[in-house]
Amino acid sequence: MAAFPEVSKIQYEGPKSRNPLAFRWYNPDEVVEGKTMRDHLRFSVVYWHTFRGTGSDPFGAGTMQRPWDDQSNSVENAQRRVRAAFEFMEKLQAPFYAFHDRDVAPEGQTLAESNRNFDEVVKVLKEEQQRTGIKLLWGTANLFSNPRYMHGAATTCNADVFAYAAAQVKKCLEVTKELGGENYVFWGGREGYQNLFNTDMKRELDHLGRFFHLAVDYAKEIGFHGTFLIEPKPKEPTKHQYDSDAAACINFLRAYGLTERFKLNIETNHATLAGHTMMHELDYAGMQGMLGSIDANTGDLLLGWDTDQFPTNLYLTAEVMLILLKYGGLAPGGVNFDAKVRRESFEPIDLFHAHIGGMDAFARGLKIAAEIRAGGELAAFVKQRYASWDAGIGAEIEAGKADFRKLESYILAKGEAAPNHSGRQEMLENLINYYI
Ligand code: XLS
Ligand code: NI
Ligand code: NI
Repeated sequence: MAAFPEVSKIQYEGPKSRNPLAFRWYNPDEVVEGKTMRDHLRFSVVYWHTFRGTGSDPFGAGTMQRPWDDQSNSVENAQRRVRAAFEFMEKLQAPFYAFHDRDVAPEGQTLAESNRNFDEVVKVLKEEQQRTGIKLLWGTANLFSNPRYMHGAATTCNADVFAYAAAQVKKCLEVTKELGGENYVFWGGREGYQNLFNTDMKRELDHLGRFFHLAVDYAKEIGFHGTFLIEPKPKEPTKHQYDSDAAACINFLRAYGLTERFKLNIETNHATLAGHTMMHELDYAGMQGMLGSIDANTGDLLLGWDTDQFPTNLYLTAEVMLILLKYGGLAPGGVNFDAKVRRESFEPIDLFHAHIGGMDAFARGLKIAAEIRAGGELAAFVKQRYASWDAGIGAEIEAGKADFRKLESYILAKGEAAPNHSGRQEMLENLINYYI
């Protein structure tokens, strides 16, 4: 029985279409800057929000209608859900998906039982991947929902819990490899603290470094070659998450000798919670060669938490795409919609509206960014702004040929620095609006 009988494959109909179940901008085969939109964007659907989200919030119970889901914790229900998920992704033309171990299969009474449940569901995931050609962008282990992880997983004060988390990641790596996953994600979950009076921060971070090295070693042992990704987030659930932003993560990876194997998975709503823009986080990771993948969503201006809304703001998607084009794209990463429909959008069809909107916003952002780059004004302005570094004293400084003495005598002879030029921020903001 079809889960979405009223929907057929979503087609590109062009910007003039008024059909809400069609793409107006996402045209998978359209070529932009020498690559198809499909290959630029590598869209991915998340299993947790889209197929496990109930719509519950701290004030009330779930609202979602999911007729294919009997709400039970059985393996059969989990397998039926997989079929519904793949029907959805196939109709949406999404080439990738992502999951946590515990989203796809029910947790059992013991780890052994959980692993058996996982294997039973993985059989169906594999079958559906083969049937549809949809691929796994990344797998990850849920190391935060079960109460045992109350103090964290790799950074817990309880060594047994560290061991449990390691065992869970071991299994999830094996499954991710078996399903051909192109990446493996670590989002910090409860790796952080609520209070420094009860926390040995140094010891916890050393354990986190150890945990990642164990994962690297095991991946090597089993031949899993996907990229490891850390997903920065500054707070929630803990008040201070160790992986707070791109800079903190990169510093951690350097300090623990992990930069070769790891990159970052940058999420919009996490960037803004950290007090940064998504563009800032992407550019920072990109310039360090650490841009791996993105979790595409958006927060709400008036709500201060990780609301994980679908991105529809063209300014945002154009900024994101400008940076992705600058660094040559995301592959083997992708644009993963770590986003959920609102509690009030409880019908199955709302899942289509949400994803279509996000995909169109990114496709349009891609086209806008490509036009900005083709227009060349922005790049020319930035080049000109730094022209003093291309010759003369600037070039000498950059080449390491000027020390303090030399710079002093240069300025003593000159008397005063050359005059500054306007940054033209407002003019450039107007320029961007011209393209949007
Ligand atoms: C939570 C994170 C989470 C990761 C996967 O805020 O975004 O969903 O993407 O564990
Ligand atoms: Ni998030
Ligand atoms: Ni995320």
